[in-house]
Amino acid sequence: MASRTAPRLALPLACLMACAAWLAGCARDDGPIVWRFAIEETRGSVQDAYAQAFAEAIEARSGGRIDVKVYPYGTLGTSDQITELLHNGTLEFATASPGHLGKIIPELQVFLLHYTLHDDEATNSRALADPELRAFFDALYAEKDFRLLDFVSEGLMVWTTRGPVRRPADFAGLKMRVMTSPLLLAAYDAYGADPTPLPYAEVYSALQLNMIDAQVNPVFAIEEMSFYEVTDHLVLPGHAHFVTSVMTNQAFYDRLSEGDRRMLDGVIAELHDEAFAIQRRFNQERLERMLERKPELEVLTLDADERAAFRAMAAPVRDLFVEMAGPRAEQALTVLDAAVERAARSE
Ligand code: 6CS
Repeated sequence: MASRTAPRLALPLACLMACAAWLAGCARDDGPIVWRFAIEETRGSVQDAYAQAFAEAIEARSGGRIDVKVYPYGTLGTSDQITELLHNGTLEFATASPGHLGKIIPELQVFLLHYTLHDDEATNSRALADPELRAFFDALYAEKDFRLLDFVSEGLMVWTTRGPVRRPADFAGLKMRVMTSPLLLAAYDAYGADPTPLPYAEVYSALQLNMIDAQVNPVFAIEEMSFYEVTDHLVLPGHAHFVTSVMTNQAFYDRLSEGDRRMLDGVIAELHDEAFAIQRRFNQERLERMLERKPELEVLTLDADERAAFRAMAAPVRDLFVEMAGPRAEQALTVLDAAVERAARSE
């Protein structure tokens, strides 16, 4: 596959100006300084719990001098639109998942490769904080005027489907909704599926209207977005983990006083393990909740042989990633593999 040029950020001008004007109107001259934090998930999600913990810590440590306002998904637009608002300085903080941000920073799509992260979630969480991995991606974010603050793991990716899926052949012609980064098309093409990129907000109605047959997300998201209502099987293939990034506008970060920068960096470092604990709890609790509400939901955990069949078909996608994601893609893969290995050794 030929390498693709990363598309420009493209929020329609009228929408961008309306959001900027509205957000500017929310700031008060005489009140505390406002830091705006937009998340790609709704209230009650892992990202919401993270942003609320961030807000609490910053407000307490700044003695009320800084007020953090959290904007959940749905208030400011799609993931791409949130990224653009951060880019132009309308927002100070945002979450941005490789599944969408991979269109802007193609090397990030390394986190979307199947059977590449470690099976053990705690190992992955340590790998995401690996200093060499962080240094590599820090530079890529900086090239786009973003400052990467952290990578956060939100749990195992799970397929929700109408029919049972146990082997790659079950994917033949199946319309699988994926996030909008191009690597995800290659990942599901490899299984023979018909991958369909859509923004998060459109997934429920696309399932309901039979425009797609399946989607993939962590358990907590499947519960909170009610995707289980419009699908019948919950398939645990152990193929991928949902990773997001927390980022700020580089110019905003550079303007902070040294003290505020230290406070911010300290809060972010402390939240890494807390985020991991939050996602663990949310994913466990929400699975129980879904099964209470819909006991007929069938949970299929693929066994070692079934997983091996998917793993074999996913392997060539690593080469496709290297072709698609530009000259530093191979390095991204080496850096991630090494970080996972170091994390596994440091158990
Ligand atoms: O599937 C998506 O598009 C979204 N899924 C999650 C769990 N978080 C944000 C992302 O945009």
